[in-house]
Amino acid sequence: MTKVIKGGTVLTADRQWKADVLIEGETIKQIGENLKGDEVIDAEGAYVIPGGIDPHTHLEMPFMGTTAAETFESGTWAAATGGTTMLVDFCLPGEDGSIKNAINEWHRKSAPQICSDIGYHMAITGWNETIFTEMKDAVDMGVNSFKHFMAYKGALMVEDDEMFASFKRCRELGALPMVHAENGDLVADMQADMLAKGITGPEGHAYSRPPEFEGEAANRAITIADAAGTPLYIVHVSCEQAHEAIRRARQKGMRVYGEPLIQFLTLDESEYFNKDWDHAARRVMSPPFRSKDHQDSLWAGLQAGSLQVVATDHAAFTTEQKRMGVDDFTKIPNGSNGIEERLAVLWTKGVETGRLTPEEFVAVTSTNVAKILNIYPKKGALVEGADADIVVWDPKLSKTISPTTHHSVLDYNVFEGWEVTAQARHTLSRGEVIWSWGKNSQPQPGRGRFVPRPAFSSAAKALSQWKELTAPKQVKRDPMNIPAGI
Ligand code: DUC
Ligand code: ZN
Ligand code: ZN
Ligand code: ZN
Repeated sequence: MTKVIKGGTVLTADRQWKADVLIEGETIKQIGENLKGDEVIDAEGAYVIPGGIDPHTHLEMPFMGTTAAETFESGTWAAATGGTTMLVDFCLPGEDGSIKNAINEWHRKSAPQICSDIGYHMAITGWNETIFTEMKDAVDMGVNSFKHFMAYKGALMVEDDEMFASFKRCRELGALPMVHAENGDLVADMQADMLAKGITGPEGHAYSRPPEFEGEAANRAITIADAAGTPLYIVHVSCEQAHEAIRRARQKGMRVYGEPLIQFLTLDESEYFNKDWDHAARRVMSPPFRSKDHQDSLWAGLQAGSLQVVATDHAAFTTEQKRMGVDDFTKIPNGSNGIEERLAVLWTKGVETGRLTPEEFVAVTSTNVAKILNIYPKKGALVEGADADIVVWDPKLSKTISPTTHHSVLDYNVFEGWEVTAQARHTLSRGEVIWSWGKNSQPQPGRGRFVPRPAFSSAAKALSQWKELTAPKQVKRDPMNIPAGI
């Protein structure tokens, strides 16, 4: 059984050209002119792009005294309707602290529900012998990235020595360390300060998490990664200070990756000063939305390549859940939505405005993600043999975003009322059409698969090689190898 996507413009991270795409079973068989298949999928007037990969989601995550409302089923379905065919979700250890058990628990929850493919990152929320040992198990189970929270003091936050130990372990294992960069000690102090001053509303959230705290933590994480000799991935980059740290590190030759969110690119801090408490609280996430200047910095980073991917950090809490913090902003569950809107909003605000080329759009929504997370070219590429995760992207199909028509379980949408000018006409996951505009029929839950991501070998090696080649001879560049007595 073959399918052919006909009459479209194939658009990749490199180039665009008129061609048909032939699919056999779950994979791409051929890209060329006048191809024939058993079934024809119409792409006339549209682009044919690799399915979006969202590198950062929190589905059904237990967090801040509640559980994120978006399920693996609703989340993967909502994503598919927006042109995203793979999510990488954050796995959190449970009460026993075991990484292995946490991954199995995520499998237990996700496997019967997912409508498209999924991968995991693992959170490191402490440090001990068991975690050290189980990090290897995680990599063997196909989880090759570990996130460290530098904020959420008393809950998820890790200390610098713990991060250093974990980063060194990542280097040994060929895994990618990631950080949530905010100085958690200072945030906790500022939160108490705000509450003492009687500032209890969502504006207190923004005041207590200034961009300087994010920049400091980004610099600190980069220093630790440099000392450990690992690459580093900084999640949800929201501000110039963190972006600047990344630019500087990259200029030194470090492999530091930065991930702005679609929300940070398009929504700003004025949302927290909205008189409607629900409106403001629905947008409370960490880090918070910033000012327009910071948005400009993030767009510039995507253009210049100092920031590489666009994610959502989709952590969906209903209005009722948000109201847990009605008297105290520190109790508002942190998170906002975007899993379904990421591509359409980025196209409308990025490509339509001329900030990004269509090729850059594909790079930051799919191809770069696949490369950085080590699943390229199985995912993120339109080449023979790749998974047929493909979107027929219609640049002339507009809609107004609304919670009455979106596919998320949320009762609101942070992009509510926005007009987007492009949408997915068809979404294919491993060759199966799982979304067609105007049909709205959900694919079989459980048809999605977990995608194991193998350990890296090349990045860490290349980094230490750079040090040997360019470090001045008299300076001991490798802090891991300081001679005794110094
Ligand atoms: N930030 C959020 O806003 N939600 C989930 C976790 C995080 O770091
Ligand atoms: Zn501390
Ligand atoms: Zn985070
Ligand atoms: Zn997150």
